[in-house]
Amino acid sequence: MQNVMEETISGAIVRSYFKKLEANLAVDVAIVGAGPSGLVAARDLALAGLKVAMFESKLAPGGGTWGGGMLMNEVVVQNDAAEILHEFGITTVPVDDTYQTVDSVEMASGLIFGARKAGATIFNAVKVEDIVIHDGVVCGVVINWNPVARLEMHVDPIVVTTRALIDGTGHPSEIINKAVNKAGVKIDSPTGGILGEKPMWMEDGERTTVENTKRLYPGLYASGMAANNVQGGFRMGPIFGGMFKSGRKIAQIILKDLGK
Ligand code: 48H
Repeated sequence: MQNVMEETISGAIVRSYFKKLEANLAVDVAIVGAGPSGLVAARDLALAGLKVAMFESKLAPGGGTWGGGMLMNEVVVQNDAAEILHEFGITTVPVDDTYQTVDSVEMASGLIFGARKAGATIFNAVKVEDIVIHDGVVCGVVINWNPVARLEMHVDPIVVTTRALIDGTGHPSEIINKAVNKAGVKIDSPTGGILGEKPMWMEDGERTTVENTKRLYPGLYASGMAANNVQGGFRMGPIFGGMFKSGRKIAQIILKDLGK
């Protein structure tokens, strides 16, 4: 028997995947976590012509966007942030003069599709387990299959090198944690370390999420909840404007830093 369908399908997947992986072993920007802030940043950076790879430990990218508020699949955005969603083709519905609601499933799927269509490559089920630092500059991510990590298999990872690394891991700030607690670097925060997230205060949390979005160390950036957690900001619940604006802000900072 020659060229049976089973061989064609398996061969196509293997060749296509490894071509994609090989093309992304050295990138301009690596984004850890495909949540809302990372997805907005990914789209902006890819549209600007940079090679962008996102690593998402879960099977489904989208981060905390799918579940709305308490599993009611609607979220709220401010008018100016709704404009960012409209760029992705996502529909919003006015509540009053200030806020709009969004179907969270449309929002999650639209953000993922938009980032991908702009040219960012998303590697799902891949966990970033460490970072690379050479001579005081963060320059890579250490990756492994998330199921390997979950099953605690002793399997060595591989490395993707990058000119800029965004921690978009949300509440735990996993990548900044590695930088501070494993590499022992001092980041650009009041203490040089991670201050930790404060309780709920929607208005303040939305504002500081954007304010706290910045470069924290050479080569290392944070967006969204990760940025806010690092600087001790308040959480804000199911309102997402700050996340989108944070993603856009970090993309602009990186484009400037990379001379684009
Ligand atoms: C690969 C990883 C790793 C890893 C984590 O939490 P996210 O949705 O991220 P943000 O900051 O863009 O958005 C935050 C928002 O969803 C939120 O939580 C809000 C508004 N909360 C308010 C409140 O009061 O609670 O997504 C982060 C993503 C997730 O998909 C993780 O699976 C992924 O990062 N991730 N991926 N390697 N080491 N760690």
